Amino acid sequence: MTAKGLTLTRHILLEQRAHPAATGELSTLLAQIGLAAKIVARAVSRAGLVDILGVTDEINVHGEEIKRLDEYANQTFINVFGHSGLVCTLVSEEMEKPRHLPENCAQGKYILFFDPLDGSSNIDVNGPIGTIFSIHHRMSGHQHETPKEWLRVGTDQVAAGYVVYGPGTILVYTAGAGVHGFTLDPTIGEFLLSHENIRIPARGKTYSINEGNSALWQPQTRTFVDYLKEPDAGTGRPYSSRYVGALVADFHRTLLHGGIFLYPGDIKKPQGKLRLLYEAAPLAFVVEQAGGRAGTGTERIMDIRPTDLHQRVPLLIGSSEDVAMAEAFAQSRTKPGPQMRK
Ligand code: AHM
Ligand code: MG
Repeated sequence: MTAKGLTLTRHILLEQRAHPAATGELSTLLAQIGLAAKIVARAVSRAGLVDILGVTDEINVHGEEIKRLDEYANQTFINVFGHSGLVCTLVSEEMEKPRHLPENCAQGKYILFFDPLDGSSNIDVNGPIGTIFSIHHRMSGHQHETPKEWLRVGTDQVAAGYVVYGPGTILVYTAGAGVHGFTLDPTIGEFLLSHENIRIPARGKTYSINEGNSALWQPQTRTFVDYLKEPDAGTGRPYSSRYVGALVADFHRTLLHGGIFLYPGDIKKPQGKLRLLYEAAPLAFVVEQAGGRAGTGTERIMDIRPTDLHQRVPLLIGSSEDVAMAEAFAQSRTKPGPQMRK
């Protein structure tokens, strides 16, 4: 049992003690993610100044054009992990191909998958945004990496998590021993333990989906959402609707309060919108470690072996009972029977 207020680095080191064979590299890697998150958080907090002042410090110092924040966040991760000796390859939503860091490959045991700035359309309206990350071991015997190295099943993840840049900056991670959240104290520049051993409620009171797409939904999605809206005090319905439009923010609320987030396949986008390797799989690892569930409607997210680096998957994620119920609807051909209405 650890205490609130521990720094992220100290917490990671304490977790490492449970693995006597650990070399400390994973701990250093997670701490470096914390560093990248702080750099991105600083830029995010000043994003509004770009319109007012027309410049940022980055321009003044480096004489470069203003970069879009998502490019800036991506470059931050490249800078932080370049010459770190930790990560041989970076796979990012912002980069079509994996980015090799050959200087790290002699000793770097890991591959980092990440979405540097998720929900970036929220920047203009000062809404919450985030970063998502997923860490895999490099596969042994692969001196020269092949696509097999990057197309990894979620159950192989060593650690995963996300950062929310909201009213505060919160970093949440799992290394397979529970889920822990840290809030950035900007006055000392440290992430401090604020949410120890997060457990998602088995059932929630909210659903989160882009209802603007409802005309394109599969009938099963419509039936499920209609069901959640039907008043029934016995099952806590109607559920409330919440949708930020930034996956990390919608997921973070769902993790803390319970409920379900859905980005299903529809007529226009049969595979939905969200990407498997650096959006769905890491959040699935986190939610399962917190006692929740994540699937496509027919398959567990963590079991999907990707065939493409930027592959999309339908995502139903959140409280175990809510997601199980959504899956029962997704798999039903007809209107669900009364057993689902309990
Ligand atoms: P992004 O990674 O390019 O920002 O896109 C992913 C975002 C998610 O954060 C969010 O859940 C989803 O897109 C919202 O999509 P929509 O506007 O279709 O509801
Ligand atoms: Mg994204």
